[in-house]
Amino acid sequence: MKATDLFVKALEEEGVEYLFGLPGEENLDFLNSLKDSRKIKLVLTRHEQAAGFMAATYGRLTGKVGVCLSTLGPGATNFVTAAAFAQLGAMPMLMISGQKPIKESKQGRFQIVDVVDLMRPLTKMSRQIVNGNSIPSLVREAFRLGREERPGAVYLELPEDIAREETSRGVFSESYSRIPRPDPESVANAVDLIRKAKCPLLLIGAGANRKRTQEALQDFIDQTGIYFFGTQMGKGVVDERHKRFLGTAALSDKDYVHCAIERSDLIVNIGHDVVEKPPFFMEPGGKKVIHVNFISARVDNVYFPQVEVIGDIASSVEAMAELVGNENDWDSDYFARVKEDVEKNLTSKDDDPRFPVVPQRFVADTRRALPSDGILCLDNGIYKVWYARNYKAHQPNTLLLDNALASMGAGFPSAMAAKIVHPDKKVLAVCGDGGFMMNSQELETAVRLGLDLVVLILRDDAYGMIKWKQKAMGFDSYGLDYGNPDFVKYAESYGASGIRVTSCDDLLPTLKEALNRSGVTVVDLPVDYSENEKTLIEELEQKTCLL
Ligand SMILES: Cc1ncc(C[n+]2csc(CCOP(=O)(O)OP(=O)(O)O)c2C)c(N)n1
Ligand SMILES: [Mg+2]
Repeated sequence: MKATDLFVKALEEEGVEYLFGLPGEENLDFLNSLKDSRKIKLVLTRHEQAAGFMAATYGRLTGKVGVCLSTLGPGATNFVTAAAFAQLGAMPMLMISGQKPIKESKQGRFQIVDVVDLMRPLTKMSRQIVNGNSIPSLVREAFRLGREERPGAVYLELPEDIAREETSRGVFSESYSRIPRPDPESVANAVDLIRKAKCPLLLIGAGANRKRTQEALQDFIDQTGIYFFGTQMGKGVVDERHKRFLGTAALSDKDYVHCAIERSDLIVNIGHDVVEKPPFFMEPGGKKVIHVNFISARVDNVYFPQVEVIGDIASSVEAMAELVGNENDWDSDYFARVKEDVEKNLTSKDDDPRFPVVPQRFVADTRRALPSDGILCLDNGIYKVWYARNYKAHQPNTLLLDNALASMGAGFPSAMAAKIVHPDKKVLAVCGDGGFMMNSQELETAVRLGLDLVVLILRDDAYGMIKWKQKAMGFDSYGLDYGNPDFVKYAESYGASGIRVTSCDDLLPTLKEALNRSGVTVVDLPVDYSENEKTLIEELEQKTCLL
């Protein structure tokens, strides 16, 4: 069998459904083999970075390895940001790229970059395939590593001459394996700490959104009455409308939820790891932390848990629940009052009528417009902080944001991937005008694929997040303003629909209508970012915690 036929067969054996990519001439053998696949659909994109973001998001949402394809050199280097996105964000993704022939070539060094070396620090595995017969084992190994906790990016390079080799091997199948249950002694240690604590809190982080943990956590919370909060990437694991939910730690300190964190003497940390912006800072001699995760804690200056429960998260939580029981002497009175305070403060401007629209209002209106299972995909900008704080996710993985690499440009491609994975759900991308323009060319891809989705562009004609930081640091305003295309006409030129919101009261009906339309709809929303300074800096600086 030809090497590329075997490669495609190996991908089919792994259950690959989509291959996101942008081929070059070095992939033509591969492409020809792919043409005959009845199981794998090629999703052709307009930039490799977008293909990578889509593959990673497919991995994030399915737990399976998302696959993307590029040519050598410039195509492969365009994967770099997506590799970092998947690797930091723990999203299983395989990148495949071509390369010039390795045995004999008449091309000199034309387009040749050492991509295998380039990808090494950004992946769990980076290999050149030097023999067609090694394709089955390398593909199996790439999938095993890509998926295994902690998931991430893997890379395979297929040179042109190897692609054309005749092979004599068959593919390998995945073997049955389960993440082990936790060691009973570590569970007992954790429970001992939980029982002795006066004011424990539960923290839900990104790892809990990767596997089914919802039921176990919900039961643990209901049984014990423990109050909980989340990290940005842990949003929605347990319905944030829950009466014990204290909020999301979108900032590392000083927010309302940090009053509760300061008061607690123990944090039971489910699935958080140090790639996320810290939800709070640990201090020597301060509160204790129990790290419950698939893998042990990576320690740094602000994170050094005293007790660890390693293994399948749901099993760990169930095992702890069994021993903790439902009787405890915790003092939860303070948390109940903080909860009231958080709710009051975070919802006070939900109906603010100003136009251009303030963040509290557009966050509230997007929540009102989307059903509980609707998926909101964020790009990176200042609004991410507002969504993390103010948007209540009702279900796991319904607010997709990147709090690991925190790259601009991923919001729209990840929404496209979300729609491909969940065609029956409503999908809304929320992007800044800066981040949207980093991958706006994918409007063509979305229109060509016939995806029904909405992109809300928050237009402040600036890199707003950096402007906010610039001001907070006392610098003069400089170097961060720009102009924009007419987003309505821009959308229309791709065959998408474009709508400009011209009054505050128009926003919610516009969103609702757009979400019910078929095709791609771009909504241009002028925003007023004065609240960034007023609320996120001045108000939080002045806030005093309840006594
Ligand atoms: C690829 C990339 N480049 C630069 C940054 C640094 N950065 C973070 S947010 C931001 C501004 C985002 O602007 P925009 O998308 O318009 O969102 P806004 O904050 O204005 O709502 C920048 C430049 C980044 N995170 N990623
Ligand atoms: Mg902006």
